[in-house]
Amino acid sequence: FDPKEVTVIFVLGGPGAGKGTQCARLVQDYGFVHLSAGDLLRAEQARPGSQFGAMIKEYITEGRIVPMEVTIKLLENAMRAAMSSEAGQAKEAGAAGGNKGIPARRFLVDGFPRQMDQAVKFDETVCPSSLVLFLVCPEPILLERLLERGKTSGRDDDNAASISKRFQTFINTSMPVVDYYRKQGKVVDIDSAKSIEDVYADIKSAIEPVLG
Ligand code: UP5
Ligand code: MG
Repeated sequence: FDPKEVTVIFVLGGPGAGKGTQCARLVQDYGFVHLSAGDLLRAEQARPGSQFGAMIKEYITEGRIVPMEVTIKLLENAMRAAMSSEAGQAKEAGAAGGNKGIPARRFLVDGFPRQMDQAVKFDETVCPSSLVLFLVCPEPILLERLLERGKTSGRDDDNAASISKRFQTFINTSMPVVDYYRKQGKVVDIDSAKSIEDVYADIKSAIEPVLG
């Protein structure tokens, strides 16, 4: 994808930090296409006939990172589908007619990349991001949110054992990715222990300069 045609914003943060919640709001207000790597993996897991289903389920329950080939392919397919969708074409036409220079496509990539190999590969082969929103929240609050959600979510990993493994993976494997982008000057830290409204206000201030 040509960075002139697409804007990619990574939304990172620990398990339960509010990535999905905030992305849903950004979709409403800014017309982003929201791609949650976790949601794409869960959909692939549930797809009848998927050769990766059992593998994905095991990785997610163990809080480990699914091999990047699978996740990057799912993201790329979803980006391509969005680019060729009817809504996409309408928007592109809109951008061409008057808003010259404004990228036709805005993607929020939620919960990816979370391992260094994924970050390097995505930047090289798909598209470098314009901005990285990093939602920061203390672990006890995350734990409380996830256990609460686990009562109804049906997610294989919303239980105490999996949550603790997800936290470990986040610290050991995903934090280096945030540090890597921080060195590139792309990271904006967002305090996501605040209320959903307040977090969203901070996110809006962070993204508006990037959207121009
Ligand atoms: N909530 C949200 N914001 C709140 C706020 N400000 N105040 C109070 N409550 C708030 O929110 C979680 C819960 O908290 C909700 O109930 C919400 O109402 C409340 P949510 O928006 O869902 O948080 P989010 O950060 O999206 O949490 P999620 O559990 O989705 O994060 P994870 O990063 O753990 O999950 P993800 O789906 O991204 O990944 C799952 C697994 O997939 C990974 O562990 C891994 O095994 C695998 N994976 C890969 O292998 N590779 C990838 O690239 C990505 C995922
Ligand atoms: Mg999520």
